[in-house]
Amino acid sequence: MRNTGRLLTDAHVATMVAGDAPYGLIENAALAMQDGRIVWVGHGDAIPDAYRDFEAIPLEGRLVTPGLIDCHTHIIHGGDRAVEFEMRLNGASYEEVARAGGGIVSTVTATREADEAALLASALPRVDALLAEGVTVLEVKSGYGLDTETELRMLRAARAIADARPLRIVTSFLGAHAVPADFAGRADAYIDDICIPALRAAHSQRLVDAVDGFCEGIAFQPEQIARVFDVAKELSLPVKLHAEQLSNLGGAKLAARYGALSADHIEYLDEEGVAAMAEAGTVAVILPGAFYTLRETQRPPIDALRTHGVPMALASDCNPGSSPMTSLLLTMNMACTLFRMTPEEALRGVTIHAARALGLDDCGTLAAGQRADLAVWDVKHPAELAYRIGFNPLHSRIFGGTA
Ligand code: DI6
Ligand code: FE
Repeated sequence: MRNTGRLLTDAHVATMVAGDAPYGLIENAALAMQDGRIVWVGHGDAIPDAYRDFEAIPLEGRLVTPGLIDCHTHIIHGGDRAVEFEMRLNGASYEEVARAGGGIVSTVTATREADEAALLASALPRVDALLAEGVTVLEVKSGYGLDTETELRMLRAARAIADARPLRIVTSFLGAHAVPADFAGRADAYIDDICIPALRAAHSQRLVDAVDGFCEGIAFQPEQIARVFDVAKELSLPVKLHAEQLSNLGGAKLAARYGALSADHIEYLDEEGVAAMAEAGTVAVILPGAFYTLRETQRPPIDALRTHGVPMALASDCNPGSSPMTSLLLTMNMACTLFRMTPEEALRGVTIHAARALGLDDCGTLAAGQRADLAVWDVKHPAELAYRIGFNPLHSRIFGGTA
């Protein structure tokens, strides 16, 4: 009987598997896949007999990478904040906008007004922009509902993306994102009366893959985040945290204490926090889109993260306020130009390290046994992916072995 597998030939494959070659690059490579998984990858001269009768797909020297992974987005939300963008350009700071009832809270109003179908429909064009650049895994957070009903609706809309498009969705419950107007000055009551019960409800409906929070002066204090994380622990859910974005409250250290998957933003992270993350195996998720949009000047401590061996992931942070961005290629370019990350670090950031930031070990690299989630690019060298600005060289996207 003829085998049903497929064999990519005449390709250069950036496996992203650590080894001698930068990018784990295999030149003149082939890659065999079957039943949604990679079964073999290696030099084109060494294809094992078992895969020789697979359906051959010659790639004419193109580059193959793992499908890209956007490990931090708020892509489900109502409305937009173009007017706030304009306010900031007229002189208001992000914190001033937030304290004036704008910012996250204004998106909460728009999100509460949207039903599940509307939330999904408005997100899909943004999702499609990411898919067009080879994204195969997308993390999506709640956090613009701030009441049980809307938080759950956001998570249902997030899950529904995976029915509407060929990609994998990973959800994070972000009830501790902002204090809603009706709880102004009563953040503790919000955590106890809304956030934690909503987390329990969402978890019981299997809507939650991880628990996130925003640890910041304009959001929640470390003790309040810790109460949410204690519940996550009780429910056996992994945690992650928006930490040290606008100031240093010791959020990354707190996250590390809970064995967090990641600490995200981290512009104001100090060396002690870096060491705590290294010790805990917590990934640093770098979000240059928010840095750029907010015209931040404090850069994340890239050198210290390197020295301590903390894996660095990159993500779009796609959200209507601080990062209205739907491009991982541009994210990579910004990480290189603004933070002096190398193109190889940038590609690791949206593949192997992004997978780790989501607690996934079956994607983000190209090796036998991994999911056959791939991106095929019309480029000669992987550095081209981070190099160009506003140019998309994607040739094709393969999800679960299917184009
Ligand atoms: N940090 C951010 O950059 C986003 N959320 C967060 O905790 C901003 C979200 C927004 O402004 O709507
Ligand atoms: Fe965020």
